[in-house]
Amino acid sequence: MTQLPVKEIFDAFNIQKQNASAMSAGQTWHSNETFLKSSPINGELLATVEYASKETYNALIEKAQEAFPVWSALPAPKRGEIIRQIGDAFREKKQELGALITIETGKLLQEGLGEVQEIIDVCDFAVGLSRQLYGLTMHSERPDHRMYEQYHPLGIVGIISAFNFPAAVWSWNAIIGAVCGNVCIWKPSEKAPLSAIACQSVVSEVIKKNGLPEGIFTIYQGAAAQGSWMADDERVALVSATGSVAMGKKVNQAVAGRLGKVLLELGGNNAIIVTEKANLDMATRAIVFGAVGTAGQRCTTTRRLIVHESIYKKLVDDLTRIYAQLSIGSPLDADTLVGPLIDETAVELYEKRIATAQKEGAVLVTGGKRMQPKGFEKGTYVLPAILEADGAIPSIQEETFAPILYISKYTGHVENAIKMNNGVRQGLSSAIFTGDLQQMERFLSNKGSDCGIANVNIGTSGAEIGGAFGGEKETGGGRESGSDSWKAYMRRQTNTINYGNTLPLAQGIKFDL
Ligand code: UN1
Repeated sequence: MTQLPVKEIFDAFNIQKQNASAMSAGQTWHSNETFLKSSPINGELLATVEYASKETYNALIEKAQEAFPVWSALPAPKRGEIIRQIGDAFREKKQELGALITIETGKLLQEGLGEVQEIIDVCDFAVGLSRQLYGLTMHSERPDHRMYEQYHPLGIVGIISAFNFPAAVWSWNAIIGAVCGNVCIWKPSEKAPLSAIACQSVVSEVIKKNGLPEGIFTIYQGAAAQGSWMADDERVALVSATGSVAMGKKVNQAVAGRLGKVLLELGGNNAIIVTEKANLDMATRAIVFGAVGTAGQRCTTTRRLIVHESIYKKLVDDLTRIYAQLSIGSPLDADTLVGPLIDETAVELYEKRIATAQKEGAVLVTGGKRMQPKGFEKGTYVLPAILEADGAIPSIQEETFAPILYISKYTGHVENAIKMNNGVRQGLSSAIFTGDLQQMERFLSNKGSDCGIANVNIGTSGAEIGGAFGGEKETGGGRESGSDSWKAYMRRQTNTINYGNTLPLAQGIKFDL
């Protein structure tokens, strides 16, 4: 079996193979329960990780409560300066963290590095934001009055993240949340505990160096049960959760029960429409990246193709040819385009979903099987699948976190394709390939795509951090990362100031004493 270069990488972040865990600035905790984390690349055991106990969790929340008044009292641009240092610290550790993400999740090294770049970009963005947490000024209807709004931090932000972006999505929430003046507690996926420990070690060093309280950024490890502690905890003002629709519904209900705030980034079931006016070469490249990139494990992965009948056969043939040549193997190898799925369960779900779709009438065109690259036989690799499917089969409604691409045909006007695009319960990302202005504009209009992300002549995945990221319907409605997503991490206060000597009432109401 090929061994992974684990030692140097673990050393860079002080990760212990035995009882790896991390809470705040370099501390560890002990509980009796542990879980094993192995690499999807070759099945190698990476570390034993301790689940947090409820006592540990409570201790962290108390640390966060202590840290909040200190951190939120720092002027926002001063918080921005700390975030700038955090960005620099991630720049220094880019290679090691990128490699760790790859070893832990199986995503290509290019993508692991890209994920660290995304953290760095978010830090830069947040530094700018620290001087731009703007509220509006309004004209009062009353004489000698001034009205304005300002944004204040919420308190403790709880972050539940998924394995597929084990570091970048945390940074969307933690870095933007922190620049807004919040303190952040993070429960990473139990499928990616080590990237989280590494991120924690980077931020806590900066926090320590600046003499700030360790409770500003904390993490604790665990599975769904541990995540639900934050959802139930009224000390956590906002719970930002990324993951499955089922998880999001549970978190949403629990937080709603105490009238807390949620930010949800849940499943996607993203389609690309390819019209008869598309540049097929560009479309094909985007489809392949969207469908097999990150082995189909992005929430923005292209899962459905909706293709005009006039180009349908050519596109299916071209994709089949390209799929047959995909290099599948270790994500540490620079020539690889498709790495492994996260674990055995993911492979089983992949196989089951394809079998079910076939029973429903879909036709498997290529892939659909497990594969074992030489030297990596214990890894969790599959051959990416294409299925020709009628858009109405039940399987098409489901997000299976694996490289399964359903191709469906549409006839006639682009409206028919848009209807298919919108015909699923999720609403994250969508794209159209066309050179026709009317088709583009229709797709982007209020009668067009119902998704939070709608692209023209680029694919569904690979969003930049500057835009607001998130989607509608079962995707949960949250927006994270760029634009004015920061507002979700703050409470808005409207202030009216009377600098006159009378007390006029709004709406002209008379109330003479
Ligand atoms: C996710 O899969 O949870 O747009 C996030 C993209 C990435 C983020 C994906 N920048 O594909």
